[in-house]
Order: sequence, then structure tokens, then C-alpha cells
Amino acid sequence: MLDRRNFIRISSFTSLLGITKATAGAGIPATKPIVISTWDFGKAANAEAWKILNAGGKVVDAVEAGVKIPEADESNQSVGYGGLPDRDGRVTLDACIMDGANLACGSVACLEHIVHPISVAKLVMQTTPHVMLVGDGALQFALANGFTKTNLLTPKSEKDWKEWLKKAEYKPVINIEKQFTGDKNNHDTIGMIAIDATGNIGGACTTSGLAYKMHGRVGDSPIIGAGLYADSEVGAATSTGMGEEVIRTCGSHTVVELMRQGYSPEQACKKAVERIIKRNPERAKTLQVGFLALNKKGEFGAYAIHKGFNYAVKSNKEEKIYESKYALNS
Ligand code: SD4
Repeated sequence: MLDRRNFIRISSFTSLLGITKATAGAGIPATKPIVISTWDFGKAANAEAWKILNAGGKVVDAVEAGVKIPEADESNQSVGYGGLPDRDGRVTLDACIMDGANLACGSVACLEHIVHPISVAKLVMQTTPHVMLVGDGALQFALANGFTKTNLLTPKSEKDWKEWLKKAEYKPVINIEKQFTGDKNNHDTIGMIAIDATGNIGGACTTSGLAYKMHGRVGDSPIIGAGLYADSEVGAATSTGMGEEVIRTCGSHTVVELMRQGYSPEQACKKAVERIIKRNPERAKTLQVGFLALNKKGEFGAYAIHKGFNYAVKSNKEEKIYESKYALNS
């Protein structure tokens, strides 16, 4: 629980860092079913998930259907088909899915040539004794299960990669994909978390990862507990931004555990962000991480290190983009 001593410690630390004051749990009305996704491109993904949620469908089916929208969208250069490649020109995808009812989960990492890694992750969850398949093994599993091989590197992403190769400088910056594409509508990973009509909670997370990463690099997005976590006893959380920081802090699991202790979704995201900043304030100035969380009552909230993170919400009451609060005035 947030006792007085902890509150004072957090307050003094945040004021030292110039962290903005959050009105935690800002009275956001609870409702279900509900689906929320990282970034404003989550709106179209939510609409697809909503069709299933509204018809009484299962949460894992809804989040899978939802995130398949940006996975197949070639204009989106940070998820799925059309994603920016690694520095060797290879598009490698990371994705995971989780069912909070029984903590079932599945994940693929560094998967090439498959348009919908989230569906492969779901199949890992439903049909194998494992949680995670990577690289060639994940591809082999996908092909054996009827997925077809596709060249994911679109002419636009290939052109951008060749442009990048001229200097080959790897300098990830805040809200990174915008730097490379110059396209304001191009955001990062999609993380989607939802509650279905029965109250069950789940989520999905999928990405092409950081543009021009080293070949073989895996981010937070396919790692259960880092990029995504869902436990129907409590809620769910997902993340976007610099995956290495999220992995170091087991970010999404941390957020869910903070909600278990009684923090609101926004307070829990804020504390997870503060942990990243506290352990390396200098590094935090140069990178973005955003967390998004939903509790079992249907309350939601978000928090990011820097300005610029937003998220999309769809329920019976609203279809809306919210701007996340943030910690540092960059
Ligand atoms: C990663 N978190 O691979 C993902 C990608 C992302 O800004 O969100 N990019 O680290």
C-alpha cells in the first residue's frame, strides 16, 4: 500500500527530478467490456477487437484480431508487414499474447517472413507445452501450421534502411520511429489489453522492434512480464518504447503487481516509470518508455517518461484517444 513514508519519499524524489504531479486514478469511469491500446493507431485495432468483445467473444480472440490490423498495415513501419528492418535489412518480429484467466501465454521472437506473428504466438500458447519460440524454430513452427512465407520488407522500408546505411548511426531517440520515418502517424509497438464481457482479462503485444537493431536483438514486447502481463485477479499492463529498460525492470509485471497492492492503473504505471528513471536518471533523459494498464474493475491509466505517448480506448461509453501523463519535462 502507499503509506505516508513512501508517499513522502516518492514526492521528494519526483520533485527532485522535476516530475509532474499526477492525479492518480483520475476518476476514470469503470466499464466492461473494454479494450485499450498503445498509441493513436490503436483506434483501428480497438475497433476490430471490439467486434468480438461486443458479441460476447473471448478476450484472447479479440486482442489477436485487434493487433492483426497494424500487423498487416504496410504503412505502419513499426509493426508487422512493412516494419523497418534490422541493420542487416531483415525484418524480425516479436509478439506475445496472454490469457489472464489461467496465465496461459505464448510468444514468438525474432520471427521472419510471417505477416501475423501474434497468431503464431497464440498457437504456441494453445497447442504447445512451451511459452516462447524464437528465430528459425518459430518460423519452422509457423510454416508447419499453415502460415505462409512473405517478404516483409516493403520498398519504402528498404529505401529507408538504405538511406540509414549511408551513416549507419544507431541512435535511438525518444518516440524513435518518428525520427526515422518523419511520419507523425508512425508510432511504436502496439500493446493491447482488454476485458471481455465475462470479466476475463488478456492482452497482446506485437512489434518489429527497434529499427536498425542488431540482428537477433529481442525487445520487451514478446517477453511475458516485460512487454505484457495479464492476471484476471488483478488486471493487465503493456509497454512501448525502449525495450531494454522495460526488460531490466520487468515492467508490465511490475505494474500488475503494483495494482495488486492497491495502486490505481495510472499510479502503478507512474511508479514503474519512476523506477526506470531512478536507477539511471541520465539514461532516462534520452529514451522513452510508456506503460498502459487496466484493472479488473475496468479502470485504466498510463504513464510515460516523456511527453508524446498516447493511447486509444474503446468501450460502451467512449471511443477516445488519451494523452498520457509523463515524468520528465524534456
Ligand atoms: C522494442 N518496445 O522492441 C519495442 C519497440 C518499441 O519504440 O516500442 N519501439 O523495444
